[in-house]
Amino acid sequence: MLNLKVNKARIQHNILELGEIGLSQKGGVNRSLASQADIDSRKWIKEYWLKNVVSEITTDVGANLWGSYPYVSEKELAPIIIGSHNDSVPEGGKYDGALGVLLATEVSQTLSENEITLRHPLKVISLTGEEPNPYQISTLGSKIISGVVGQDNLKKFSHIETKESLADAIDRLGGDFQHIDENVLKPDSFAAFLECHIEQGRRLFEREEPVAVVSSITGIYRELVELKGESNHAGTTDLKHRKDALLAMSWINLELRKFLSEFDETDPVVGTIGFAEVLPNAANIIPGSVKFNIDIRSGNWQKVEQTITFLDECFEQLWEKGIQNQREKILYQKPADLNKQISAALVASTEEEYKYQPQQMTSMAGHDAANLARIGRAGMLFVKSVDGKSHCKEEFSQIDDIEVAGNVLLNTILRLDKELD
Ligand code: HGY
Ligand code: MN
Ligand code: MN
Repeated sequence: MLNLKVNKARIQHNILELGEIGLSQKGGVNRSLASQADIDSRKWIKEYWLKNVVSEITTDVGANLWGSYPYVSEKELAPIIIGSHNDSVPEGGKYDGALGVLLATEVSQTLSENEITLRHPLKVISLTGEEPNPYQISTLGSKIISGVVGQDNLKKFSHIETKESLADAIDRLGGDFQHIDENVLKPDSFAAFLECHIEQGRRLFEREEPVAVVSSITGIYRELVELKGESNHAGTTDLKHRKDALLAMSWINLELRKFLSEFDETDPVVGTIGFAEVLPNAANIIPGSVKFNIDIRSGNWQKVEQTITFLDECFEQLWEKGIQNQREKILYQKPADLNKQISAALVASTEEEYKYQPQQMTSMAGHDAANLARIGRAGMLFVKSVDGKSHCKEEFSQIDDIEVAGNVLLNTILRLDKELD
């Protein structure tokens, strides 16, 4: 392959500069869907792309940003798309999503400054709302363009605090909610979708390897629950007359952990209660209600189904003890296999660039690639996360590992540009 190399100093500079947008006093990044920081980061990306990388920028109906690489010889071919998401979790890190956008940018910039003409159109993309957010739907931009959700489904969503409709938020970001349904990507309308992303786990860190190829993406089940007990006096109510909703949620959490730890180690299953709202949330009142989420994941969907059945039984037992529940399923996303040809190209490029066979692994994090994989060839390259930390300000990847990923991504694009029609 052409002996082109990415510019690690420039990548490092861009990570730090983009990472300043939405940075809090506590040192975490806050770029939630449709927040001012989300808007500011989009502005930064568009300005950088126009100045250094692309000939044209478009915003699609889901407010995803698309940049077109200028040097292409066979315009009629389906494009190669590279990128990730620009939003973040609350108090998140500078790498989750952003690194994929910035490596796609860097690879395109390296090609562009060498005026490399590709056969396929090359598109860099920054996807909307990958993370869970107050509008309560994640991987939003990739769901919209891959047709996983349409107007009918999305018009039900609004911000849990401001009550702004998701439709208005999408339009405010430059999308076009009214025309979502007519702008779904057709199956195989792209030659390849490549997402570079931090692993967010410990496997590469423990093996001291810079990159890995993602073979599949975990299935995710998510539900919102409200447990209803009885608010009552914290002092005068004796134990046998209490219907303590927070105690009930705590019991569910402990029972869930016990149940999950009984599964065998292959195809791990994990479960999390990530947030809880205790009502009335007062020091001397027994909580009468608790609202919380449950997030269950595994590459083996059968294990997720078994866990859902187990949860049904737990809620049944609570009901018999006078704790009622209201449950709303908000995500039922089965595992997604990524494309073997794209994975093979990523492996071959890693071997060519760095003379070693990268691991192939299941991602226990959800990604936009899972949605794109439903309509075309999608592949992912993982970059080592130091200490496996992510979704926190300690999230960090070393620039040498990032440079490896950038060069592998560059090599893979050149390889696929030759291989694919
Ligand atoms: O939750 C996830 O797995 C991803 O980081 N959005
Ligand atoms: Mn994330
Ligand atoms: Mn991510």
